[in-house]
Amino acid sequence: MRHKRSDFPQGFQFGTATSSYQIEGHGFGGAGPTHWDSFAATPGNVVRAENGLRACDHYHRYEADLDLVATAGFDSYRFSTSWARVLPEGRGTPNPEGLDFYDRLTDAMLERGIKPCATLYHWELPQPLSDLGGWRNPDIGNWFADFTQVIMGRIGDRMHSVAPINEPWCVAWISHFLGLHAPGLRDIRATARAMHHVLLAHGRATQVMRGLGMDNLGAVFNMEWPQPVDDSAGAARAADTYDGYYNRFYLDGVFKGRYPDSVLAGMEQHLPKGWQDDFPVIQTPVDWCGINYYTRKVLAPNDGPWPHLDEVEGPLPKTFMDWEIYPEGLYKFLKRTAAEYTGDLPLFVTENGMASPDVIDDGVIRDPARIAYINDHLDSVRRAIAEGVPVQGYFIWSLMDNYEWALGYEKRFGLVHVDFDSLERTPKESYHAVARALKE
Ligand code: IFM
Repeated sequence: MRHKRSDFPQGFQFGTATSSYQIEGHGFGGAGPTHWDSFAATPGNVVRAENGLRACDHYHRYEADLDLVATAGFDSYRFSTSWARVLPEGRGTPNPEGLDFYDRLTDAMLERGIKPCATLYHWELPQPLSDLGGWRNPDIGNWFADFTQVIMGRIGDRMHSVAPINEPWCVAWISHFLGLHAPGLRDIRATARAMHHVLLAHGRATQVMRGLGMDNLGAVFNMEWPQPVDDSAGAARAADTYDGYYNRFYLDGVFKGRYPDSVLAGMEQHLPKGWQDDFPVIQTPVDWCGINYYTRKVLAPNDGPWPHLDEVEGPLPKTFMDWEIYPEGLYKFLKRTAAEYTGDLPLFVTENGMASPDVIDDGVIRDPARIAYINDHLDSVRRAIAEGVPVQGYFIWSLMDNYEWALGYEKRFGLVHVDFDSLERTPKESYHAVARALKE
C-alpha cells in the first residue's frame, strides 16, 4: 500500500463492512422469509438462482470472522441487522435466537477491541411486509421504528455508531424502477413512494434511537458521479437528472428538507399525498454522513419518457462488475457533500472496494488491482482531508467474498477469499497489504 495509518489524522477510523443477508446464512437461527428469498426463487432474477440461505455461514463462524477483522488491525466493523431474523413476521413477536445472535456478535466485537458500527436495514425486507406493499406502504416508517426499538433496545447500549438504512437509492430505485433487486418492480409510482418512505423510515428510526438515548447516529448514501457524455446541453441535462435521482434526492431530503426540481419534474405526481409534511421527521438531525462510493456513470440524453437519459459505456478501465474506476469521483463527492450539505459534520467513506475474479494459486490470492483501487481512492480521501473536508473514516467493502445480490456468488469483493463449497476463508494479498499499512 502507498498509504499507512500515520498518513491520516489522529483518530481516523479504518474499518471493513459486510451485511447480514450477504454473509450470515439466512436459513439459520429462526429467521423469517424475506423478499430476497422470493426474488431469488423466481427464475431469471439472480445468477443461477442463488440465494442467501447459507451464504458464508457467518451465523456460525462469526468469531473466526471477527478474528480476521481484528488481526488486520481494523478499528471498526460495519455490519447490519436482519429485520427478518429479529422479527420473522416483520412485526410482533421477536425471535429470541435472532436477538441473541446480535448480542453475541456485539460482545464478540467488543472483546476484540472492534467498534460496532451497525446498519439497521441492508435490504432483506421481511416477506410479510413485502406482501403488504413493502416500501410502497406509508406504514413502513412505523414498522421500521418498531423494529428499531426492538433491536436497539437489545444492543443499542454497545453500538459505536448506527445508520438506519444502507443506500436508499438501492432500496428504492434499483428495486422498484429498474427491477434488478427485490422486489423486482419496474414502476415509477412504486419507485417514488419507496424513495420517500425510505427517508421517512430513516427519520423515524433516528427518532427512536434518540429516544433510547443513543448518539453517533448517521445516514449512509451511495453516490455515483454523473458524467455528461459530451459538451452538449442535452448531456448536461441528462447528467443533472441522474445526479438528482441518484445522489441529491436523499441528501436534499435529509439535509435540506426538499427534493430536487429535476426529480419532481418526473415524479411529483407519484409521490404520496402530503409528502411535504414529512420533512420534519426526515430531517431529524444526524451526527455524521456516510458515502458509499464505487464508480461514475456516463449519461446521454434521449427522447423517451422522463428521465430522458441513457447510461452509456465509459472509456475508463473497469472492475469485474463492469464499473469504471474513477477515484476522482470520491474526492468530488467528499468536497461537494461537505460544501453543499453537511458543513462541519463528520463524513465517512462507509463503503469502497472492487470485485475481481480472484482465484487461489498455491494458497495465495494475488489481487493487485484491488490494492491499487484502494490506494487510489485513499489518495482522494487524503486530498479532501488536506483541503479541510472533515473525513473521519474509511471502510472497505468487503471483509470477505459474499452474496452479491442478483449477481450471486460470482463477484468477489472480499479482502478474504471464501470457498463457497468448503466455506474456507483465505486472506488475499490485499488483506495482508492493508494489515501492514494499518500496523505501520
Ligand atoms: O455488495 C454491495 C453492498 O450490499 C451494498 N453496496 C455495494 C456493494 C457492492 O455492489
